Amino acid sequence: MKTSRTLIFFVLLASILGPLACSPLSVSPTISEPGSATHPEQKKTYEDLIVGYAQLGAESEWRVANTLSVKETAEQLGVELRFFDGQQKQDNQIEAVRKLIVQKVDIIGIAPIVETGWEEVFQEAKDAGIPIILVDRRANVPEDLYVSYLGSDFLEEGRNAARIMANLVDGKANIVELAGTVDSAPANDRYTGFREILQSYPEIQIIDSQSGDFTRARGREVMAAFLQKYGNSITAVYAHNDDMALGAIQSIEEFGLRPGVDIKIVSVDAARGAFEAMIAGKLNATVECNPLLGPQFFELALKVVNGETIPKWVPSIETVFFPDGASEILPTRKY
Ligand code: GYE
Repeated sequence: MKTSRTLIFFVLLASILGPLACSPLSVSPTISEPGSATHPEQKKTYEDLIVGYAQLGAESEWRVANTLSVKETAEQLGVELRFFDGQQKQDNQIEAVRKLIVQKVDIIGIAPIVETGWEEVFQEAKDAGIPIILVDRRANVPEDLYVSYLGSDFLEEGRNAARIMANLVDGKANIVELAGTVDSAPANDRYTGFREILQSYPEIQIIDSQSGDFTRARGREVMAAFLQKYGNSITAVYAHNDDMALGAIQSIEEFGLRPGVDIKIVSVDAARGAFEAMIAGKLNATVECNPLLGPQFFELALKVVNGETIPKWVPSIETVFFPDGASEILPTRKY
């Protein structure tokens, strides 16, 4: 009699507390199920998370929006964020990861400035039991050194830019290319994807390609040098991001030509500056690359910390934009 009452009491207690223990917002200790020998682990919530983030810098409109998205989302979710700005240097990012390992954060997000040179420090994080999510840019490391890559299909962006370009120039052009940061994943793939499509257009030549490091200032300088060298024979520009295209627009105007008319321009990102340039008739198209990765990043981070399996690549959904309709779209753009 006594035994069955005690049993009923525990069954009732478990049925009241059980759902609470399973709820993702619960902080109460998990009650083990009657008869079960194992103690299921307490799930973490956003408020429990300490997340490190090794950003690469602040080189473009895209990057500024990306940083804001990460910081704002952390704030909204109540995640404790330890944010480092690498100021365009891989060494700074490596140092940031090492600091985050010492701080024993739950998980690290990193936007690797270049693809190579990460194996050692990622291994250190792995040895310390801290998972790494690559955000925005990939790193060239064995797959077991990171849990997931959250970011765009840069190859497809390059292909899309080429398809648009081929159309714009009617299959005939002398293109100069303003490439992104040397050895970065987006620069490598936007370069390759673009060429892949142009193979079918024998009258489109890429007459030169130089890095403008994804910045407006370098884009302007490199374009000025191209114009000095090739003058009027340049008929189109392919810029790996909008900032460099905006820099190039300035140089083209200074050279006395009309950007968007005498020289067609296609770039990548779809930042607000690109919409303004399209409205002014100075840019012919921009291929979207979405920087607002904060919400998806923290969602993935929480899943990983709670032991859930996530896909090895979570691609962002993107489109392309043209001057047509740009003024209606501009007010809706978040970056
Ligand atoms: O396109 C560019 C930025 O990694 C996708 O980096 C990102 C690129 C973006 O500087 O504007």
